[in-house]
Amino acid sequence: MFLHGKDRRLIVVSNRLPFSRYENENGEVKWEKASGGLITALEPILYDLDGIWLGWDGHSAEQSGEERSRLFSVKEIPQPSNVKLEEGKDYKIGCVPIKEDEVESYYNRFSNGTLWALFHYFFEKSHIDLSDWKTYCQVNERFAQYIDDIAREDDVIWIQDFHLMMTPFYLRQLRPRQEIHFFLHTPFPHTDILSILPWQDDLLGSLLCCDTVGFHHKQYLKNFLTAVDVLKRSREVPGEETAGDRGPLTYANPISIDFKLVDRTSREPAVIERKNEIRKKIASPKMILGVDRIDYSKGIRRRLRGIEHLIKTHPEVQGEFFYYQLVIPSREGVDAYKSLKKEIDELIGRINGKFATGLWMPIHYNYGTVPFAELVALYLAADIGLVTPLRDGMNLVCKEYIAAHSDNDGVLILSKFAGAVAEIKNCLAVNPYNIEEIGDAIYRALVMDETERKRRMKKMRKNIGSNDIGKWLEKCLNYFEQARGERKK
Ligand code: GDG
Repeated sequence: MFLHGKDRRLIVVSNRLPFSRYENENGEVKWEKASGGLITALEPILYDLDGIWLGWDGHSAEQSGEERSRLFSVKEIPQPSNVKLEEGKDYKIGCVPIKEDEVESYYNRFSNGTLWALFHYFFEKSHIDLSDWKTYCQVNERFAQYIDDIAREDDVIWIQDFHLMMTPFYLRQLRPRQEIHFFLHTPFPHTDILSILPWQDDLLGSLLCCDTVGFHHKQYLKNFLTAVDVLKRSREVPGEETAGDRGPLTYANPISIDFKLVDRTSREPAVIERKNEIRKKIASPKMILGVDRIDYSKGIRRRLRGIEHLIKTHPEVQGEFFYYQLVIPSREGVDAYKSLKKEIDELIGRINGKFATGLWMPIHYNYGTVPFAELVALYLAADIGLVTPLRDGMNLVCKEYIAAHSDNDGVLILSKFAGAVAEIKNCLAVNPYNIEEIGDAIYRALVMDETERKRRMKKMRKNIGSNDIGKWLEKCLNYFEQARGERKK
């Protein structure tokens, strides 16, 4: 993979870096590997292109006292014991400081409270607050200043996601000729929803300052173009004077995973042994798996009630399956997330209390993270992957589930509101709001015969295997190239 230019560097900019910095009780600085969809997708690219990743390290600016614009190699970071760096590969990171009160306002309240909720269609959870919007702009401007500090004229700046939607606007003012690209990892909502946000024009105007703007799904792209159209017809576009008359090149390109890495890991003897161990520990013939960041958009509660419905309508399945739910802690500073953990705990307790018999319990639950190899062993061990977000930009868990099934077996149940469903035709697609439908789909998956399971899994593997993260990057870089060409005309 290359960037069409000898000295051109790729600078990825996202709110969070793939490592979090914290201080232990002895005041020593420690690093922890972070996880999440954006990191899974972008880290292999950074390694491949020896790029630069600019973002926040999760530490408040008051504590970190980081030297402005210092870039350091990931090799310099003392790695946690469960992280193996790829031999001979490296990339650099730079930390943008965020103060404690800004974390509250810009990150917890505006990004994760207002924008995340709105973009996932939970508009009633989306609170509108002018002072949070101002902090969002202030932090976005700081990101632009940090980029300005380190970027060379020829560098390709690639800004990621909803936390930094105003950064293109500020950066364009500092760098009228710089190549600026943006990719959104969430859905882009319909204009009816977007127009709830008083500052939608500013966000749209900022994205119009980019050379390219990318989305996971053609529906999100369509929603964006409609919103721009409405905006252009109604008023002057903020930021247009700096963007010039060339609008961005817009595209839909579904993000993916490092298929080969997951597939290869699933064939490692230690992983297969671990998978056998997991299966042995489970007294039930079938294992169902859910893996989600804790988030109301992931549909965990309705999914659990789908399992309850399954047991109620098919009591014969008791003892025949085992549901394992891995929940990854996330956004612990946001109120809506704190109460969710309690609700999930209580719901699991209630369902287990109602249906557990002897040594059998329908739901097992782990709140925490596991190393990558363990995650692959869990995917491989699971007869059914249950992925039912109420709304999801893409969803990488379902793609990883497919990639880990190098045994060509397994059934994927997938929400029709996940971006990924457009590419995965051989899953069992469900309406994640419909508890009965979830229960019925699980039953169908439990009784599906081996021939059908394998036929479906082979097709899904072929599709995801040939559209992996490398393909996604190649397409994005081609769009960058195309935009570059059009700019020169
Ligand atoms: C956002 C969008 C979009 C999870 N637990 C562990 C772990 N993970 C990894 C998974 C997977 C990732 O986290 C989760 O990715 P998703 O795509 O499912 O979800 P979000 O974090 O919400 O991601 C989403 C994505 O960005 C990319 O554009 O698909 O729609 O919401 O890769 O494997 N990894 C490890 N241990 C864990 O315990 N190692």
